[in-house]
Amino acid sequence: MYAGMKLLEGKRALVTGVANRWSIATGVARKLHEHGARLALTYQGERVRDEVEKLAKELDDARVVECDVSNDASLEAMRNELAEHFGTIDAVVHSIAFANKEDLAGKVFDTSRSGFSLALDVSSYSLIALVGALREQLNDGASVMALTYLGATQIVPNYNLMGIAKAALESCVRYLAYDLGDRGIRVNAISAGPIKTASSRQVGGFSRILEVVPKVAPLRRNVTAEDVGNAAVYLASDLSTAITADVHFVDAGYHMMGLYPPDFAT
Ligand code: NAD
Ligand code: IMJ
Repeated sequence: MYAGMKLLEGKRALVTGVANRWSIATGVARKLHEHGARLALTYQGERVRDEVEKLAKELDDARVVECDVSNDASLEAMRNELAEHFGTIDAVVHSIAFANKEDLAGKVFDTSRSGFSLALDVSSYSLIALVGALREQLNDGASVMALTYLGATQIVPNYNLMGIAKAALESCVRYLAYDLGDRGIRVNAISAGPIKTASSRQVGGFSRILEVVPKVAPLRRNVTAEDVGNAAVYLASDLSTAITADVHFVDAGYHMMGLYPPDFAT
């Protein structure tokens, strides 16, 4: 049980992108729950259903709803189920990305039209689709947040098409923030440092990346899904009511380094 001050008592939060216990969305859900939020979790397909149901039990029986963000009917079904069984929403966490594996290596100029469409549909447009589907259920003053990565604005070898998709996602954040601002609804991105999850562990050289960050970042450590969750609590809470259209880095300061430390190679 959480001993400190609970920041989300009486709030309802929807967390997308829970696939397993290592998902960033799982760390976020745990922190939102610790702070008193009532949760609904969405998952992509039958493959992960049992795992997500299990996690939901540990979160005071969070409502579990299937939602494939590439499917309008699935988004609408989710909206209807939440309207009936969950109620209005104070916080939405978008923690979803997908690109074909071949588009996360090699040359960006080899990216196919269909691969580009798929990655931007699932990883970028999905924020618009999610907010569009839920707009009537969002309370005034609600907080929407999306997970992004440094590769949106900087060149990160092999991030390739996902970097392009994250650039679009961050732009979606800004325009949605403008559109929803008149209701006091805030839209932000959390740019997380590298974390070992299903979506990152298969990436070539990922263990090497996890070794580099503690040698370079001001805080000299990697970040965890719990670190991301703590930032999500703040963004979901009334402590951040004047924060919108922002990209908030939870990366131990890595993104601000202009030169690697002189002793880096050793
Ligand atoms: P993860 O694999 O646990 O989460 C990705 C989620 O996307 C999964 O739950 C998957 O089911 C979901 N998803 C994919 N296609 C979907 C669809 N069509 N409909 C609904 N859901 C779909 O990996 P993660 O690392 O926790 O990734 C979560 C988010 O964090 C992603 O946006 C990722 O880009 C971002 N991120 C990850 C890192 C990292 O190093 N792991 C760093 C910064 C940002
Ligand atoms: C992903 C690819 C290349 C470099 C990468 C990453 N770095 C990091 C990631 C340095 C941190 C993880 N990340 C931030 C992502 O957003 C990953 C998204 C992703 C991962 C996969 C792997 C399996 C697959 N498709 C994917 N689509 C998106 O088939």
